[in-house]
Amino acid sequence: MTLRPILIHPDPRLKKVCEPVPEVNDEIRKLADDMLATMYDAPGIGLAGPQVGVMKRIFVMDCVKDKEAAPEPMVLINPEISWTSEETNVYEEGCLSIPDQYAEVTRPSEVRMKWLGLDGQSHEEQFDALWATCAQHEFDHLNGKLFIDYLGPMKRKMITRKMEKLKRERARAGATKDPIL
Ligand code: K2U
Ligand code: ZN
Repeated sequence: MTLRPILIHPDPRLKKVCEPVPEVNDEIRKLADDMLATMYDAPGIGLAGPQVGVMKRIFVMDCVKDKEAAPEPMVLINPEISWTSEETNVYEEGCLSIPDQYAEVTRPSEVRMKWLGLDGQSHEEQFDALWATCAQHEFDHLNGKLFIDYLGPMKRKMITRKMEKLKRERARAGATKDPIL
């Protein structure tokens, strides 16, 4: 497996609608493996294809909170939302593409999704609690939507400016780290 760099907002690739995955092949299996490794390394509980620059409709998640419990990695390919609850809940969300920024987002508290698994089979499952929040957060990524898009324009602009500053600082650090000899 290979750890892949995670794109940081603002990046046009994080705003694009991703293409369906035509078939589950070795390339997709390798991508899923790398995405799970990158997610656990971050650390995070979800990661979508566009966050590692792959504009395909695939995301991974593992929302098991108990460090002692066995991980429950999930790979969802071409996911569709087939039902959402009327009830909503509020969760303070973050994003690996918007580091160290958190804000409350209201979403349906339960969601049912259908997807193609790595086994090539169709799956359908109903998620609740953190799994539901994470699945909807990742599904949004596949449609070029970020959790900051649910915020007011002032807060969104403030976070975007912080990320632009972070990217400038990382670029400067990268330049000085390996100066052209
Ligand atoms: O897509 C991502 O950037 C990974 C997200 C997934 C997520 C966001 C909000 C709420 C639930 C899941 C996170 O950055 S993973 C980090 C994290 C860990 C525990 C709880 C919330 C966020
Ligand atoms: Zn995210």
